[in-house]
Amino acid sequence: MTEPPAEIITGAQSLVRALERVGVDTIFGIPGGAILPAYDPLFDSSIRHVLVRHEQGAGHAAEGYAMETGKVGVCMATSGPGATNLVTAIADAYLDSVPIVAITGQVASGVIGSDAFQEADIRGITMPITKHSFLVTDPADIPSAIAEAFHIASTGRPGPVLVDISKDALQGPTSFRWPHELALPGYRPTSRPHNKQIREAAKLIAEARKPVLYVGGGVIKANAAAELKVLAELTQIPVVTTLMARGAFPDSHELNLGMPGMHGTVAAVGALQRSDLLITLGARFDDRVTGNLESFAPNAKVVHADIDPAEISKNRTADVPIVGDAREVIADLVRALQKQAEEDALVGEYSAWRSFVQGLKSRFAPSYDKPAEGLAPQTVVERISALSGPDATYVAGVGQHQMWSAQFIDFERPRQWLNSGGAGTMGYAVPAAMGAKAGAPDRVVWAIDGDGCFQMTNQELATCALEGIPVKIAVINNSSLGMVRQWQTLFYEGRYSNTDLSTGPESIGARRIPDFVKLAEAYGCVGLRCESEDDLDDVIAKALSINDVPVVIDFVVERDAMVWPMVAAGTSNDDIKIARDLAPDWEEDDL
Ligand SMILES: Cc1ncc(C[n+]2csc(CCOP(=O)(O)OP(=O)(O)O)c2C)c(N)n1
Repeated sequence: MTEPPAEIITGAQSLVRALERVGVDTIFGIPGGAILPAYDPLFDSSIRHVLVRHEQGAGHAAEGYAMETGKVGVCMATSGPGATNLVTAIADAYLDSVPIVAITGQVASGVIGSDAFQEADIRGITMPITKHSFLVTDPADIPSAIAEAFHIASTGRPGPVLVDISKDALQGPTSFRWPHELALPGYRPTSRPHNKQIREAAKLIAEARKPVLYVGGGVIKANAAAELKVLAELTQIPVVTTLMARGAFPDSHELNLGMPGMHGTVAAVGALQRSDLLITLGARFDDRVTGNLESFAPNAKVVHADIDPAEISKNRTADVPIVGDAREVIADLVRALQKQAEEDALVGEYSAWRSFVQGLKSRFAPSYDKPAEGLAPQTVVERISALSGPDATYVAGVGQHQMWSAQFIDFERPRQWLNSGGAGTMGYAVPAAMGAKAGAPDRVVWAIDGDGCFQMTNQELATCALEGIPVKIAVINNSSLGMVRQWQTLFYEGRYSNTDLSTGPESIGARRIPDFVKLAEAYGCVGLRCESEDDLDDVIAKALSINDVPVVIDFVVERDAMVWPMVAAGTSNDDIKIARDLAPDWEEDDL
């Protein structure tokens, strides 16, 4: 018997078939010359294509989709400027380890390198900010490139993968052949931790007197929140959750000390500084967490577990390095600790330490002063959280509103919080919220954005309105680039060079350009405004009651509010301030 002749299809048809095969249900993108052949078969596919207004929006939407659903997010763009518009989002996904696949059209293979119309070497441009990339010039290679791209993006340490496909490869004839196995000989991420390292870690944990579970975003990526809870409750060790890990451990849990770092809680920062053992899980000793590295947690030994061996001992030398998937590491640690307790009667005793850090937690609970007049931005964030609950997803932009969101939203579940932590990308919130809502249509999705950030990507409101993606946008409008203004207040003698945005009302001398309510309406959204705490709850309730179109609320807030606590950049965590020129009183005698 001879095999029936293979069906001859185009490379573009093969691409769409491959994407269906890996289970893609949503793509965010914009067509153009080089990628156009792919858009023709996409028209007939079951895959939903969301036509964005800017490729950066497609990239962040893919990130939001990925963070919300745990699946790989997909964005698509044409060659040249289409592809380069994706760069910021790809860099963002790289720094925050978000699994996305970016598919770009490339000029025809025969003219690559000739400065052809809309040619950009996007593979070269993104090489340092992708986990891997492909340039496909033969249609026969499309299915395997897609299969490998999705595998690489989603396994090991997740990250962005680029698949750049030349126009002739999309147009040329081929037959669809799905690879039986992936040809990735050099790529074998270690997910099973080494037993000996786990035993070493368990021993250090039992011997420690002041341990801290230093939890990073890797715990969320590894879906390890349930295991973490078991470990924390078994050992009764206090937990800190980094900006990327908010929600990995419930805020309501008494062992949770909150967020460490530049704008972290006194309890979390103080606990790390005084600790004798950091049990580091999927975190990377980012400079925003450590402050001045030399003086970070000076007396602590370090257990460092990460799926990426390159992270271990990168910034801080690990006494016990563990390479592995956070979920497996934590589960193994639990077993090793139980065994150690049963067989050797070795159990850690941390009650004095716990009462010290609990004391810090109650004495320095996150708080703020309300202004004599006007709306406090922190109150807005608190009330949105209180009225929407932990089932909602919260997506932030970058700046003061991001930090207030990280501090004042009640985080109870993993994937409740999406933000741009590593890159700090203004413009992330609206498109990432769009991606999250497209991935989980039944969830309430809030973007909490700054008036500066919002102006970078708010054109995606058109996409949300037309595509039926009813996100809720809270613009925390302080009429300025608030976080930069805060630094100018603190470090540049109040010289506010180029931070006034004039989005506020006339009463503060601003010109309300643009008027966010009118802007929302122009985009087919509902626009609301709130200027006083008296109607704050009503406005939020109104936004929560509208579920068929996107809602934008212009929260006109007081502009001089600052984010506290703060560890000034480059200084030691020991110099944390709870307000201007005010250091906490540690009462170390308690320890
Ligand atoms: C793309 C980009 N450009 C510049 C910055 C530097 N930056 C960080 S925060 C910030 C101000 C953000 O202002 P806004 O969105 O109004 O938020 P606020 O701090 O007022 O809450 C700026 C300009 C950045 N992080 N990202």
